[in-house]
Amino acid sequence: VDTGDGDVSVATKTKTKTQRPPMYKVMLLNDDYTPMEFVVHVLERFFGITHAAAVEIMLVVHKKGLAVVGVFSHEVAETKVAQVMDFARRNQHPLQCTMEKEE
Ligand code: TYC
Repeated sequence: VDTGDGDVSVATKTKTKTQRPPMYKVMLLNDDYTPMEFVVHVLERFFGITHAAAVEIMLVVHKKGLAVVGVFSHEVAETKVAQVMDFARRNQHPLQCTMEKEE
């Protein structure tokens, strides 16, 4: 930094990395009893996923055992899990929905 007094210095600035809040993966788990159409309906209703995409995700869960449905803030992820678990229970399906912190 040249202030005109003949003394030239180097200005240094510490840059702290911006902290982002942790994000959470919301996952659906496969089971042998929940109807495929019910899972597709859940994906459309609670995750705003189109019918075609919902069918694809449901089939991934069915074949692989689980799939990530979306990634959300802790509060939103908790709400989604609670909504899905409540809706499944009220309809007497064993569908499981869980959340996991992103690495
Ligand atoms: N496996 C179930 C069946 O054959 C379908 C299913 C898909 C269940 C996804 C749960 O998260 C799930 N009826």
